[in-house]
Amino acid sequence: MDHNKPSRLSDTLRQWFAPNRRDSQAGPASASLEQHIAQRRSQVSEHAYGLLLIQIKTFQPLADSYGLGWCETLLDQFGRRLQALLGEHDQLLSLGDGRLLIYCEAASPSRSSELAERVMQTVNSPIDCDGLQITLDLRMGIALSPDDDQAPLALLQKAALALASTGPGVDALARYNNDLEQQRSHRLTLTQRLQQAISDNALSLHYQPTLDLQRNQVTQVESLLRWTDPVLGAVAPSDFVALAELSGDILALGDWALTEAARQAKEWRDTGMAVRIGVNVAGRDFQRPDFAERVLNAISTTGAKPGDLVLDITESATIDDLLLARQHMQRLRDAGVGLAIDDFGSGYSSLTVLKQLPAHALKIDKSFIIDVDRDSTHHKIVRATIELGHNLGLSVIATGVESHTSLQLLRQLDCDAIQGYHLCPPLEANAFEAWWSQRELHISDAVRAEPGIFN
Ligand code: G
Ligand code: MN
Repeated sequence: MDHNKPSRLSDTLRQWFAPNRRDSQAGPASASLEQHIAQRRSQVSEHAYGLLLIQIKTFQPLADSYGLGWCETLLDQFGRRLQALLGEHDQLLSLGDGRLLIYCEAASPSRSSELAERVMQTVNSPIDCDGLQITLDLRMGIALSPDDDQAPLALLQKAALALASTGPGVDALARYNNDLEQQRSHRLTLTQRLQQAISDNALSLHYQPTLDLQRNQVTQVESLLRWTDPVLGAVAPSDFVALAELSGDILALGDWALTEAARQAKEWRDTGMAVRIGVNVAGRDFQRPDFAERVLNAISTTGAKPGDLVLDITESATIDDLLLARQHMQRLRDAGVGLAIDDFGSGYSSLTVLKQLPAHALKIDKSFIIDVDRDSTHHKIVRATIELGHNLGLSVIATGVESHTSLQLLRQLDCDAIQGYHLCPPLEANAFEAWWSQRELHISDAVRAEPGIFN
């Protein structure tokens, strides 16, 4: 093939990377991007330029369905459309995996966003690809030099951060801003410190009691991961669990929490405290083939009983592999481990999934419960969910109960159990033991009418 006369645009695109490949840390594509931009810069006097990083959202599924060769043709057609929008000194590159980069010369914010808007509009009409009419969906991140960064590679990384921050619809196009870099670096720091905390064994479990409304008794507590970093202070699980899922640390975290909860349950049982402990299970942990086995191992190595533990499993943790989820749950249920569907209502709340899961309990997400005494829509949803749960043979637990009126309302709605600040916040093991020894007092405080009305 004559490399000076590429027959297709995609060949031109690839030529950016094909010659002069070298093993740089940043990879060949980045290396030649740098070379290319340096070359461009030597030809013009203007300082400003911009990078528009485009992602074809459906690229991977298209490649999976029609093949990579077909996608090359698609890219070729699409590239031609884009090329028609570019000025003399602009350049289009393919970075692979359906990502295209536009080098935009003399890019003021207005010129780059105008070009970006026009790029977005190119997909308003379908692209003919080997006789198929394909409508693409794009997202795009923009970074400008010298404002956002100067060096080409650094600028590309910022365009990528902008791209990652995009959402659906009108948010599919984003310009880089400094917050994105700060968030990126904060995520790195958090992950680093979390790994340190795991190896220092510096995490702990806090415990929040669940009140059985029929018997006015606490027989169960939920354990919640707590991490207080010496520098960052207390970090909320919602802030670190997602990062731990990403890094894979969630597997170590999950093992630790399970074993610690089982150990605590055994210790409490030995001292006459009859409470089962709920453990939150992360999706990535639950999807491991040996999950059920590891739970049963943690139980037997700590000397706990299967009935000492309840696993809180979110619906989203079951959805990827419903068959595996059912197998885990059936095995654990047969062994005597309690199973609850957690955060119900906040995810897909798929009835197809719910009807197939062999759980004992349904926990209604706290977002519906916190204001159930004030929000009539939440009231209706909660009433219907309690009825749904009961009809499916599940006991229903409301989480996030913050007031006596909510507790009373939930009792009227025939809810089986409640959990929330109104009864007790999550407490350290010691503090919970103290609470437990006074539990009758705490419970009667929580369930009685407002002070001053009857006494
Ligand atoms: O997603 P999940 O329901 O497991 O969330 C548990 C978190 O909710 C814990 O971090 C806990 O501190 C918090 N929490 C517990 N009870 C309440 C409550 O009554 N109100 C609110 N807003 N949060 C609560
Ligand atoms: Mn939970």
